[in-house]
Amino acid sequence: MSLKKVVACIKNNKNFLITSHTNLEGDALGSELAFYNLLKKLGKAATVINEDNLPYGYDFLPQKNKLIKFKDNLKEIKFDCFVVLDCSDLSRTGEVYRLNSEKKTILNIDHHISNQKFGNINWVEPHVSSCSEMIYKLSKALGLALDRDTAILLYTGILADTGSFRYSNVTSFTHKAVSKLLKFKLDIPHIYRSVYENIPFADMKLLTRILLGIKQEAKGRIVWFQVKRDMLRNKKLFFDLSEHVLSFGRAIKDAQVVVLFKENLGVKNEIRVNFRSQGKVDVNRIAQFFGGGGHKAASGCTIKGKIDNVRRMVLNKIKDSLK
Ligand SMILES: [Mn+2]
Repeated sequence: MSLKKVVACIKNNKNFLITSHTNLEGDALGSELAFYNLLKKLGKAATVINEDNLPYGYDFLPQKNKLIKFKDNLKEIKFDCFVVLDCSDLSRTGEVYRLNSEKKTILNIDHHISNQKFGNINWVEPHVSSCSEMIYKLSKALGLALDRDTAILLYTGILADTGSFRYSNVTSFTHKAVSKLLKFKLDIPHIYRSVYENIPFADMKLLTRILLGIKQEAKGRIVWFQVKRDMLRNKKLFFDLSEHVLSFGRAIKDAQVVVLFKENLGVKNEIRVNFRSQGKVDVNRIAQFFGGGGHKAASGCTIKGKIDNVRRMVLNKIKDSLK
């Protein structure tokens, strides 16, 4: 069983480098920093390095000052185990995987169904709500007691990946784990407001513009939105609005699949596509067809091309899977 191998790997190594995927969010951050805490309790050395900075809204996270942003001069860093959390393939770590130039043991812990099993040890559980829930299990397997900081981190991760306990990935074990975390008297409203109800006014105005452009196809079974470069230009956007846009889409009667097309600001003719499904359509398969991946009910991919062409192609693919 992989969990036993994970425990052995942690016990057998001394110095760990921890990372996750680009576009950091609650589950990535929660599992990284909670994993860091577990290692510290065991007297191990650990460093957390990500491609990105701490995203807006996560200032409340304990241990956030342990997060290091990737820089080229980190290439000399020494470690004996490279830990990748909540990340379906190595390229999603951005540049960080290059730090493992000496090909040290890779420990891959993830819950994406599209995981590429790139590790020397792969603990992949696609039916678990979040990587944070897996780290909770790991803390039990290591026989470690939780503490309040770790509880905040794991709660934030589970909250993020379950859409606040609404998605089909929530199990009775999820709630059992959360009930243990809540024994530490977490400030739930504060965590929720920081992550979801903290939108700057200007960003909210942009959100309303995106929502105004809502369209439907296939007799309302597909709902889509798009964000063009000119909507983002000259704006310093603090908030990742994607989750909110997709949530509005999901709330629509008869909507089976919700899609958000976003022109990449940094690269011309590159479109980020995010999918949400209400269950019937496996959007991981659709995202994988276009080189991405994720979960059955939530996935994403990046496609080269003009937004109109990309949209047509993607919508046709979804229509095929509705038949
Ligand atoms: Mn996750």
